[in-house]
Amino acid sequence: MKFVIAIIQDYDADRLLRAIAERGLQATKISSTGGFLRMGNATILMGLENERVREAIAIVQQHCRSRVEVQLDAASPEYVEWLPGGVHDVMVGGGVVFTVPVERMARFAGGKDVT
Ligand code: 2BA
Repeated sequence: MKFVIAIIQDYDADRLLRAIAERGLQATKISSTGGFLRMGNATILMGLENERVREAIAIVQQHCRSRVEVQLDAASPEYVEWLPGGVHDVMVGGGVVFTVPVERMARFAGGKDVT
């Protein structure tokens, strides 16, 4: 089993979650914040069988394609103050995906392991 962690833009999250559910996969969305821009993004967590990992990553790729350039020079001075110097613009959007092995998954109900 694997755990797929996809960090995406918040505006892509609903479409992605719908596509994941349509394929019979399960996901959890966490509202997160990028460490560099400190803008809200979304982290989608998916536990799945090894043979479905490629499919899951393809769904993320398909639904989180847009990347836009953010011009930091155009941002307000207070905002730019937070950021490392010398960076003028960055591309945001699309997705960043990590795949990690899962040692064990358990699902509990009524005090019983119903995995
Ligand atoms: P942020 O950290 O807010 O980064 C937003 C975008 O800013 C990044 O897009 C990248 O284009 C740029 N950027 C980030 N760090 C930079 C730096 N030190 N110098 C210049 N430009 C920089 P993405 O690479 O697509 O990342 C989107 C979001 O995915 C990130 O938001 C962060 O929340 C997450 N992320 C990306 N790589 C990660 C990693 N290795 N570990 C954990 N989270 C990661």
